[in-house]
Amino acid sequence: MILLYDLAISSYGCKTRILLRHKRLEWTSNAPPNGYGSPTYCEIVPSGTIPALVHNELILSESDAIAEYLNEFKPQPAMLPTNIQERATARALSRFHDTSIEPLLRSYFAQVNPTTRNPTFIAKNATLLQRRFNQLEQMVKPSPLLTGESLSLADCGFAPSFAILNLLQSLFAFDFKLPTTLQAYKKALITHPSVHYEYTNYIDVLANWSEDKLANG
Ligand SMILES: N[C@@H](CCC(=O)N[C@@H](CS)C(=O)NCC(=O)O)C(=O)O
Repeated sequence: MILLYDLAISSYGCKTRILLRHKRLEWTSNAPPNGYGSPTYCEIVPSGTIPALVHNELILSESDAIAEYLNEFKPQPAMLPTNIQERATARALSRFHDTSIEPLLRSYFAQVNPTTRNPTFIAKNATLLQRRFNQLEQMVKPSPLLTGESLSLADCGFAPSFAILNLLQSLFAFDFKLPTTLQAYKKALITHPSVHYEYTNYIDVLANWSEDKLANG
């Protein structure tokens, strides 16, 4: 049995759920006991982060490591290209997402509450975000997904990030334009059969979360 410590609001959790769904693996999701980072949860998963995978004797955190493990545990459908250089590129794209794009999106969450909002931060961060997506456009030629026709490990993190970007743009109306080739990529990604359900569900979860933040701080 595959157990995933996860929460509906977790973007890295969403990334992992897309992969599990694409692999047609069955899994059970548990909330981290007493919340992520809690001493109780750290006794099970020392890093304290979600998602974390429990499978047989293995306890594994870090969404990219979980993705690579599941891709080896269930090789079909393959989620990495067969060519060694394309495979390395797919891994680099996933890291670029996790280290250079997702943290910028996440840093906006403290701005949702109107009482602590900082317009200067919002504008500066948007400039950085635009730079990162422009860099991504230089790195890839989606056809229509990042590494070709098949969904790869590199794609999974982008789906929740596009959902977060939608929410942030509707809340803050900052100056940002998704480069044209990435607009086509986004469309192909979020309509992919293995992605669509998790993407739309994540949009709803984010909307509920932000409504609550706007109302209650
Ligand atoms: N690099 C980690 C990041 C996961 C992550 O930051 N998860 C958040 C929730 S979306 C979390 O657990 N934060 C708690 C913490 O960092 O202590 C991964 O890819 O799994």
